[in-house]
Amino acid sequence: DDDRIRNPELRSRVMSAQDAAAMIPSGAAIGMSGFTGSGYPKLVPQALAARIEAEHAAGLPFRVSVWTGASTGPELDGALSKANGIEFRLPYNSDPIAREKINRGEMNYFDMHLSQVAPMAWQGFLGPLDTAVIEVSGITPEGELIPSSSVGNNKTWLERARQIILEVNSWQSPALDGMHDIYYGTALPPYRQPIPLTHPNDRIGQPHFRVDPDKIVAIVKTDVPDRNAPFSEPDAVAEAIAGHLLEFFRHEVTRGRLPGTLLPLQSGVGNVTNAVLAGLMHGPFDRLTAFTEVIQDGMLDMLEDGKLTMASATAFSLSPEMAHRFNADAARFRGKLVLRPQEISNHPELVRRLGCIAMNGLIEADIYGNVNSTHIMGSRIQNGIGGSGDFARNAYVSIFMTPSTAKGGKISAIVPQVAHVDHISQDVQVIVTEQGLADLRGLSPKQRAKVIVENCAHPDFKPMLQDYMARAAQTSYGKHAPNILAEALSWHERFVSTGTMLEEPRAAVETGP
Ligand code: 0RQ
Repeated sequence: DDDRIRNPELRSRVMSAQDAAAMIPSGAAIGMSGFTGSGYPKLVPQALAARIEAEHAAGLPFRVSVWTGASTGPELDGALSKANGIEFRLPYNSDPIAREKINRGEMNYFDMHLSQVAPMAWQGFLGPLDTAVIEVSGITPEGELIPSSSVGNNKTWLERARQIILEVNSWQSPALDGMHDIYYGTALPPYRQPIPLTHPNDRIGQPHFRVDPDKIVAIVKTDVPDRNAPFSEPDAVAEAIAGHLLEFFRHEVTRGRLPGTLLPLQSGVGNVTNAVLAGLMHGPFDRLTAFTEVIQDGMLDMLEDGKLTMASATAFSLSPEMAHRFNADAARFRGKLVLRPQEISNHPELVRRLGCIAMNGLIEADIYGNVNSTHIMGSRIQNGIGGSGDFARNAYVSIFMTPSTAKGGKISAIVPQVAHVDHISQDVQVIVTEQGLADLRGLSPKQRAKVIVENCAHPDFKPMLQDYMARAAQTSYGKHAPNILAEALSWHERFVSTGTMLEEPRAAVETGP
């Protein structure tokens, strides 16, 4: 579809994915587009994976470093890690094959705050970038690039890479043109300036990427859809969590600590978040806004309904049905959606200025409110910290949500001590499980422990936690945040060796005369 490539000079660089992939040298660091399964290149990574497999079959080494925005799709992370082609990967990953390779120690992975990727690349901390492989939805007559369904780090990869390969995807809606806001005002210290954004809806940049045409070595045409994970209806646990959270918001509005329109919402992705959005859709709050990373199904529903007046993010993450609905008539969202570079969508300065309400998932929290978002049993990476740290530390109120147990009730999400820390207790103000909500603002460690265990722990684990706290209060070296050093991680140890955190049922205690 040549309508998508409207610059005649660049049209001559169209070629096959195989020919494009042949230009990438072994050992290259490649900056790829892609964020939560949207806007990632679909053909060149697969062609590169095939080439890597052929080289490996011939006994030749061939691996690359892959930098992205966040998670991509099976055609990128899946194909390249299956081919054993990724030496090093950053940042956030949720691909199951890549996860397995990382956890077997066969792939290096640098899990970093999403807002920091672009600045650290500019600061030179990540080394040189050889090739950018970027999906766009079109090329303007002037040779500027119309972004796709995610912006991520594309601006930075286009500027930093030695050479550029574009995938022009005609599956993406042409109405995306105009929804992006690419800010070109970032600079390195000591020349950095305030970012002139004071409302989630502000536009501070331009709709297209600038690019040096001489660096574009290949253009590949595609019409392959984004990954688009299917949407599952909220279950009872997610609905209970959403219920507690909505009650909290009502309470905060009544107490005058939140306006009736709340404050710009940030929400992670997943079942629980979708339930919260569904709850807000039918709740008493109106004229809401979102300043977040990802626009998911629930947000588009709220935009259509008028509950949400606008949403700012860096990417879509839609179900196939919602992507279809969006593509059929994307123009009706014009003026209500802004997609920005992740450096801006997640910027600590902006999150603090706007006063975002941060709502993120967790793997486990401890009795003092430290949160582990990433490492199961302290060592096995699940996904990565993503944007949760960008938002949690700087939010107006930082909320973490989780079912109170995992793995069929064998694991408690509330433990004596987290086996890995992503968010220190200072960055965690509210914890919600289906059991209840713990408001930790202004509480000391011992007060926090009491509220978290009382309100959030599952009944199967609550007595074990209360017993731990009582004994720690007696024997701990210090009494500020009492613990029992030799026992603090014993629940994890028990799970690893026996498959459950639950204790053996204790033999009935002899209570004879
Ligand atoms: O694994 O599918 O193999 O059973 O972790 O858990 O309960 O489905 O919850 O999808 O909301 O994910 C923290 C991982 C929660 C996510 C985390 C296992 C559980 C399951 C997923 P299985 P659930 P969710 C902005 C914010 C970091 C990034 C972030 C996340 C799997 O929210 O990646 O916040 N957050 N970004 O069984 C052992 C436990 C467990 C556990 C869960 N205590 N022990 N396994 N699991 N708790 C968005 C972005 O940045 C893009």
